[in-house]
Amino acid sequence: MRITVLAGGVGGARFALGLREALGGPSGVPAAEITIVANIGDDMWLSGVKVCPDLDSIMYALAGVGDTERGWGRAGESERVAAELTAYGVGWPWFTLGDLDLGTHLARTELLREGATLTEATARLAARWDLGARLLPVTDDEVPTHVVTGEGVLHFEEWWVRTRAQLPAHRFVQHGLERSRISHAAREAIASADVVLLAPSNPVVSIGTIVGIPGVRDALETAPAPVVGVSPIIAGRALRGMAATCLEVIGVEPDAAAVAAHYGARRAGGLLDGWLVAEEDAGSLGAIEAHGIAAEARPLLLTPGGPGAQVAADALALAERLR
Ligand code: FO1
Repeated sequence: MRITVLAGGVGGARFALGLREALGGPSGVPAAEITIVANIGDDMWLSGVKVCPDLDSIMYALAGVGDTERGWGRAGESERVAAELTAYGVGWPWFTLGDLDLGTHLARTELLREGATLTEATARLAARWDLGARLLPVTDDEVPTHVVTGEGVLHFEEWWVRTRAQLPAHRFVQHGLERSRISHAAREAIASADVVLLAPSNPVVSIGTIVGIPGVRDALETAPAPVVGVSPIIAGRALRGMAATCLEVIGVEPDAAAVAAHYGARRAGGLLDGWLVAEEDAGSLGAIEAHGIAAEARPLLLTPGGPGAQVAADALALAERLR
């Protein structure tokens, strides 16, 4: 069975781990091939290297070398080079590139400068470990997410990390969107999937930016597989990061049913056939079904080492019901 997951960084990484565990994990041969199509809106060139936060969070998590508390960067990291960059007044002192992490960015930058696409470079980096899944950027084009604020336009990471998303945002812009296109590999991964899952990632700047890339909605619309999403909102609270803040910017309630309605039912030109909500939101199942989206309520908390495999298994079970 082929499973394709659309995912952002921290939430996506934890979900991918859970999915791999639910399917047999790195020890046994997974009963399925997993392909993760990741967001690249957080990507940037910084201090001369190409940084891909969501691809790296997912790669490090599946490789077992990530900092599981922070959800990004490497375990056992040091910051000697970052201290030098700060001393030189280069880069972003509030955005720490750890020494091991810089190894990834330097390797990626070299591959890109040799002419590799981001898809090829990502495969080269991932080949170092047995991830138990294929990791793809949604596009090989650069489409950074910019945040329009009263103090000007910031790269998403500056808004997110330097201002902690506290600077009021008027809107998000996918810079360079019109010149971008879904990658061939990502389109194939959606078209050939038996199941497509939307990870419980940020609906605006992770899932939203993935489906905003030209060609992604078409691929989802024509995919023979059922498309099942997992709510990133539990009882009106965003699980991680600032999903609620981002939803507010686009005028969507931070609520499991509101996000489902925002994604829309595939039969009505939207994204979803099914939507998995937390037990705390079981009261909204009727409203979600009324949108033409099959819905089920299950335990959803994805804490580090939490019941991620069960959440993934429940999402797969809902997809099976819909196949
Ligand atoms: N997040 C922070 O809060 N502070 C940082 O200094 C920081 C550095 C960093 C470096 C590389 C990387 O891949 C991610 C990093 N992040 C940092 C996390 C990043 O903001 C998130 O991974 C996502 O981009 C948000 O979803």
